[in-house]
Amino acid sequence: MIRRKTLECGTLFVVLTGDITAQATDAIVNAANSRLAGGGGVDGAIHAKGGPEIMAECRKFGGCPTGYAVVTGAGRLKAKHVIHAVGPIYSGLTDDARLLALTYKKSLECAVKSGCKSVSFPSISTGAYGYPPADACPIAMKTCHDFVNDNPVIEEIHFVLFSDPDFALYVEQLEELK
Ligand code: AR6
Repeated sequence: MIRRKTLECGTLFVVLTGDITAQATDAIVNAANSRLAGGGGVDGAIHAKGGPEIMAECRKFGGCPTGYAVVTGAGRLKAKHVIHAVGPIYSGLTDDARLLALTYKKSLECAVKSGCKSVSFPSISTGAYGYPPADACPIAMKTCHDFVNDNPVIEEIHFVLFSDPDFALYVEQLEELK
């Protein structure tokens, strides 16, 4: 399933179901942990399909704080870069939303610094990290919308969802964006 919408700022938002490792955007974003140690979910899929050189590069960073991101090459993946972003572990406290928004913003800052024009995001923090998808979705899309309004260099953002209910949430939110 796929929906596309060009926003007033000129950036194309694409909402789709699928596997983020198959995306051919300049960068794909990994839902990483603060040790950059690999794991399950998106992280496991990216390292398994991208190959060991991605982990070799991750080790050089020695970790990344929650809310921030680092960039590596993409090994055997179609993308040119992997942006390893560390979303918050859901706590139910108000700081969750700030940290989740920061994670998307820092990821897009990494994309701009790396010369990327297109980026694919998973639904960060909503798997193992327990963030309710319905709360995370508007934060994800609004933060990206605000960013591209200020940084038109990003031409295309893909939101790659792993379930039909997540896809429906993103489509609903997409309809509200101008
Ligand atoms: N493509 C797109 N989305 C996916 C894929 C995929 N290949 N695989 C899972 N998802 P998660 P988090 C969805 O757990 O919550 C790891 O162990 C998944 O269904 O990958 O940020 C890390 O090492 C969910 O909707 O990331 C960390 O320790 C969303 O992606 C921790 O999990 C995010 O789920 C990070 O947890």
